[in-house]
Amino acid sequence: MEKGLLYPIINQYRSDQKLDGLWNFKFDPAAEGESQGWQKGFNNGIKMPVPASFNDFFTDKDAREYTGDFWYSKEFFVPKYYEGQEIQIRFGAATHRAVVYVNGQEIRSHEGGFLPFTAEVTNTVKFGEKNIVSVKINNELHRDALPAGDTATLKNGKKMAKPFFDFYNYSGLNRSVHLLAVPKNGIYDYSTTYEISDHEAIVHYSVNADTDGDFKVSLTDENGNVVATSTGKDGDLTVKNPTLWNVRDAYLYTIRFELIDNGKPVDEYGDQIGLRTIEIKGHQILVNHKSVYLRGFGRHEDSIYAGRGFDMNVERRDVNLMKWIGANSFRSSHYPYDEQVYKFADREGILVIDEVPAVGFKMAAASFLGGLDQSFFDGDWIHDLYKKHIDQVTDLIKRDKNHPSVLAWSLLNEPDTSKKSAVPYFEKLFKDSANLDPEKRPRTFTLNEDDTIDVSKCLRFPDFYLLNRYPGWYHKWGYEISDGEAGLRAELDEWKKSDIDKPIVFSEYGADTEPGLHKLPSIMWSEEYQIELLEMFDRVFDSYDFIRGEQPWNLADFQTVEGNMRVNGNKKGIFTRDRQPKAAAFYLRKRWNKLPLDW
Ligand code: GCB
Repeated sequence: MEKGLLYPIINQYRSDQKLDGLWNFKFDPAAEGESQGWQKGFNNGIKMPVPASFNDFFTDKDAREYTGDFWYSKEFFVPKYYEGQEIQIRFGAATHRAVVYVNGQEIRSHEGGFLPFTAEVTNTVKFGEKNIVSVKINNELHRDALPAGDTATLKNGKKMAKPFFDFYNYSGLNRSVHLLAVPKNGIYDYSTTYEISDHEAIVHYSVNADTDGDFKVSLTDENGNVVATSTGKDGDLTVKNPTLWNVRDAYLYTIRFELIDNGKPVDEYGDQIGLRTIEIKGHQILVNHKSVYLRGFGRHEDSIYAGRGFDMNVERRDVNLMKWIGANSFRSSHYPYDEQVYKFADREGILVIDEVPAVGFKMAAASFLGGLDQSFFDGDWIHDLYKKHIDQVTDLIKRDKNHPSVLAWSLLNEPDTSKKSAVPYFEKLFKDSANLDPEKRPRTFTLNEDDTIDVSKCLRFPDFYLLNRYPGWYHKWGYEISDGEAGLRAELDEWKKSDIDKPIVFSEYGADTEPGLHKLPSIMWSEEYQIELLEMFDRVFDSYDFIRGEQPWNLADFQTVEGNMRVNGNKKGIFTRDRQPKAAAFYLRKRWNKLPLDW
């Protein structure tokens, strides 16, 4: 659990130097790094770009599939004028666990490959000199870790990742590394909640610093006019005639906290926020008290060459594709994305269902790998797993709570909720996470195909439902799709009959589609079949008013493990992996641009 996860900024009190670029890189299959002194740095490694996953740069398979420990190392310079400040190295993500050394000294370790962590190195670095940071990373998968999987050892002694999930185990320093100089005892966290009435918005704020100083707080509009001010650690900022943050019509104010100690300003932190409220009422999802129908995608951080490495260029393109097609939302399936993704979403008015990497919590999901028939929550790994799970939920909420784009928290993807043994885990998870978000956004998780209304033991937990359903693809496929539609309708009729009064969003459905494959009449894998499947789902969605959103799987094709179910990855993208439209994109664009926002 991190103390604060504020995004790095530069101002008169704070410096931010990116340590991106080429790092030295080495695999460590024999676990000899420490005994060889790699924690003190090494120069004879491979030159490896950061941020990036190491996998797809390699041309030999042993390297691409490498599973185990590996090291990154880089020299960096700490300017003399940083002296007197707190020095931190902030890692955007290290997949999946890391130990950080600076100048040979172990600083800290971290578990969880999709969230940031900070190594405090004030007393370790040499000012006005070169220093060395080394990171030992491990990318093995385990049942007691997120995302869940196994690590097998082949007969030739090589380790291999066996994910219980359907995306490639891209590994490395996937996000930027920052060298920060910040005030000692400065601001480390803040949060806001909102009250909105006819001509007024009240921003309730709370700010944390390591000193008992006073705070001056201001709110500035997009033209640079200060519209409200306040003082104190907690308080209100009242805005008359505010411009609200709305879906696909975003407006961002800047909130600024100045920390005053002994009458002197010592720190300042500024950030962009949006004034808006989120609520679930009966079957409706409300933003600013108005109903919203979600249309958008499940996504992945995935592209050629750099794998899961964050690439601003890919993200810019993805956001433009989502705007072009008429999307208003996405789910950060199946892990927290780079913080810059949320900044784009804030700016563009796109809603995000923000997911933790609690994926693979169902043994049968490992069926790509032969299937394991046991209830996941009966396993003896559950206790250790839970600690990591709640830790990552805590950090996710701490990191993302101030983004206006974040609509809800998704606490798991497709867990096995069919057995009673799941219930205590869910009870604890929902209880322990209840007060982490000051805004109390809705919390949910996706329900797998098998976890229907009469099977799932955990339906009382989510504030709204996310359904992942694959009739027309994994069952009742091809010419049988009409039976798939009938089955889907029969399931939804059960929901309708029930006394559950909460919205349902379809968070996954789709058909693998090979771009360029055409066939009349359609055949599975053809572009025509993908459209027919979407049309089938859309007919169903339009028949039930408690369905409040549609997010087909996936925005773009993405890499997975190899196997007889996958042709160079998952091809359910509406766009190809190089972000060009399949025919279905034009179909969806027509539908989504026709639907009113509150449909
Ligand atoms: C699912 C999973 C997703 C897979 C998808 C598929 O239910 O949540 O990670 O990629 O199905 O295409 O099989």
